[in-house]
Amino acid sequence: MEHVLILGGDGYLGWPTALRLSNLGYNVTIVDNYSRRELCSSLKIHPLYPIPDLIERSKSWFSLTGNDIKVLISDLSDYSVVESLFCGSVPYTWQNSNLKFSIPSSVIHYAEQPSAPYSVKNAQASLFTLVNNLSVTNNILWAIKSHSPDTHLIKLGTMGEYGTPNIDIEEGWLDISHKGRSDRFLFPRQAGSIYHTSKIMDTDLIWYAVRVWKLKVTDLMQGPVYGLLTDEIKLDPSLKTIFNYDEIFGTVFNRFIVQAVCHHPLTVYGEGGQTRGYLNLKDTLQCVLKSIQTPASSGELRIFNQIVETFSVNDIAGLVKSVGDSRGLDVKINKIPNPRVEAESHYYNPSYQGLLDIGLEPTFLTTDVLSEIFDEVDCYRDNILSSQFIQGIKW
Ligand code: USQ
Repeated sequence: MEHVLILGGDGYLGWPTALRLSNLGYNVTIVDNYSRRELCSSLKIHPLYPIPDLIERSKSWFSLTGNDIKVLISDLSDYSVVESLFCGSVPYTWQNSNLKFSIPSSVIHYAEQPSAPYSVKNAQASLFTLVNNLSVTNNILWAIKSHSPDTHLIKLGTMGEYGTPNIDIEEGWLDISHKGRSDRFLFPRQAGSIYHTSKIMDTDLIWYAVRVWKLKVTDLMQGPVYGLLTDEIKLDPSLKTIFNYDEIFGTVFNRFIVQAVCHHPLTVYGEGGQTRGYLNLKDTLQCVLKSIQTPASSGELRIFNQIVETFSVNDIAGLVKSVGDSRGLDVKINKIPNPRVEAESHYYNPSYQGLLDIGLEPTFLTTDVLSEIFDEVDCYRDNILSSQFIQGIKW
């Protein structure tokens, strides 16, 4: 039974990842300090439905399947906490079984402040984002180097690190010829928020650890994710993952579907030509699993662009409108002044072949896929608070 650590396992992606890996027979440990929940409550943000805490959800999972997900509620910016995960002295907050400790073969690192809007809210939010994200990454790298250099680190990066350059975006690396000589470098990065900048700094730290300490790392450069159901979550309502539709933690597809369901005009920022790569929550799980199954080598920083198709904001609004209208919702689209500093009409041509090569089977955004999300969101339409859509953060 391979032991996998999921850092940030209470989040939108972390919890479904834990369920999938546990379902497949991995020995899963989740660590989280509930910082996303605490930020939501301090900012008066309400997810679409309430989410039981990790202990309740892990107990539910155990009673439904007999599989144990061990939980540690603790702060990974404390090095002694991270170290304990590799030394067998983990002070679990909850575990059902008494499996003998084993060194984790993979670490999935989601444990970061994930909101671009929050990171630019004010000096304190920006500092929290930088300090939290970089200290956790620093601690993980040192703990792996010191205690378990064979452990494969799978780090969630973001396509937003690249920005929107006027050239094709390669998968992490760029071959450069200069004055008759050639070399390979990290693809140029130019972030659009402090959050995305913290991810660039993470990458620099990780690249150092790979070059100098020969760690094994896969960096998944993910685009905005949409959806709320996976095979495991469908088993029982107690297994749901957090789903935000507010301006701070909600991503664009999820926001637009919630807006359509509650008859709020879709909030297209600016001209709506902003183009990004997107993927379904179900595909995030596949990408992480494929990365575990084919680890990077010692001294390799393997970078995948984790997207399956690209859309402009106008494309997304059009798709959501067409499915919403077919459900009788008469969806309106409203172009509002863009609170962000970003190109609204630009070249965008990223490569995303690496994950397909290791076996990803993409879930494309069909009408059926969108309808399934609409159906689920519709169950909670009475919970939707339209005051959450615009909260006034400006870049
Ligand atoms: N947008 C709108 N209207 C809205 C919300 C967003 O037009 O109501 C636009 C934004 O201006 C942006 C695009 O939609 O051009 C995507 O925005 P988003 O909020 O869905 O995603 P973003 O803030 O870029 O960040 C999200 C996740 C982050 C992840 C990133 C991938 O929060 O964790 O890393 O997506 S990427 O965008 O490729 O950097």
